[in-house]
Amino acid sequence: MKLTSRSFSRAALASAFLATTLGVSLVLASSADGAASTLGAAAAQSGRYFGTAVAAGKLGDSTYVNILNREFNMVTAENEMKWDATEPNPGQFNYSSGDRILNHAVSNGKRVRGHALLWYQQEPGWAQRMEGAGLRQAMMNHVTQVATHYRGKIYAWDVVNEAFADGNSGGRRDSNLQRTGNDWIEAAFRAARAADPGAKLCYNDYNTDGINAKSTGIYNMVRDFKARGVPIDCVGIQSHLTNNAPSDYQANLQRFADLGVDVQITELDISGANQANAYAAVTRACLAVARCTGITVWGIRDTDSWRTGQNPLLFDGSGNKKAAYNSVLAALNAATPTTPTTPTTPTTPTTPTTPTTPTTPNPGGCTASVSLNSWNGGFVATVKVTAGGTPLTGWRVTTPLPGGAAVTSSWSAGNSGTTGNVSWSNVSYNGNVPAGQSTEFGFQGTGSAEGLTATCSAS
Ligand code: 9MR
Repeated sequence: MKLTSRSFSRAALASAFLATTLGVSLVLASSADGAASTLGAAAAQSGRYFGTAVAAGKLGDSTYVNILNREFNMVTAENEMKWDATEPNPGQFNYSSGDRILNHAVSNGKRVRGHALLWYQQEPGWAQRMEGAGLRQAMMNHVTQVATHYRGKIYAWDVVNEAFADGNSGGRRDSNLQRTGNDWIEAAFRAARAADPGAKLCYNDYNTDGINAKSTGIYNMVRDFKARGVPIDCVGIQSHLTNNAPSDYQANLQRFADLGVDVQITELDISGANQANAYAAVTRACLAVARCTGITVWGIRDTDSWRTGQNPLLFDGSGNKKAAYNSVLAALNAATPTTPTTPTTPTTPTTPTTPTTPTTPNPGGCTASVSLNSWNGGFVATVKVTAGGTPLTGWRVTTPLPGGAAVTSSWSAGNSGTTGNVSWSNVSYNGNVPAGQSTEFGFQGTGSAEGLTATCSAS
């Protein structure tokens, strides 16, 4: 994207001094209760995280890594989990750089925000040249494959990034993704939920920092998703800012939270002379919203920033703490222990709203039910296997696929066949199911699986 098309022209609109309009207490925590000395520890005092974008290519830079390891407890791959990086050729996946970042984070006790499953930018060339049903199939396959690869390891995924238009329309941005049909966003969220039920699923965008036409368009989408049971857990407010956050920044976070989703500040960087004050104001705004679960800055040192020459980050090029760092740390330490927070554990997946087939008779100690997420030309099926009155030590499920439908990938079960009467058996870790309990597996396919049923037997 171009800097000129982003929020950097917003300074004139955002001249109000934010700290006064936010109405947040400025009382600092007394040193008697032991103020935390790093961003991550200070954020953790109120159950929040403080993260940064990380570039795999910098993990050999000791100044960079020392700051990363010391200060941050959440990590976002700056580019390495994007579509062009993870699927450079159709169906050929490369997780080497993404895994490097994830492994560094996990082995240093940090969590990971996944960024981003679908974005109109940084599509691989082959996807850029696609349209229509073929592209939709490729998109859903990408979401399923990448979320499955990282299943159980990601705190929150930016499932869809930057799908709304700038300006006053409040509508979607044109892209080849959008041209596959307006339901592409909900299809992506459903596929991501099926592939990694433990990850929070977020919509992420920029120029959404205040209440404006674009953020309101997103607000309306989230409200609609919640009403229809489309699985969405969080909204990322990127917050690439100049001088100030808009005066209604906190109110905007709050209105999203009031829809029943978490909000996260996902790509914070602030240029300009008022930088230190603006960083503190953004931090206080998050702390004042119970469902604002954390803040991520988009890079560590000014020299790591995508905003070359604007010095919008918390550390200078030599790795020294800037005034902005001190103001963020003080704001985090000022959060009272009573600040309400939401649990950071993954939310229970919402019940799918797509048709669920009736539970089949229980021929051998288990039942199976199917939840289908279909689009024109493809589907994701999630199959729930439930033990009867006795524990299962293994199970087998058959799913008779309609003519023309074929399995293209699957997770958490082994299959025999890809068309017709496909049968599935448990893998090593999900064969034992206590009486009355359930486990899930899933598969993706081409064609239509409308009306799919599943029959379970103990094995
Ligand atoms: O910081 C990223 C930069 O290294 C890439 O060249 C750029 C490609 O468009 O993407 C940057 O990160 C973007 C993020 O993925 C989405 N929101 C805007 C960020 C800044 O452009």
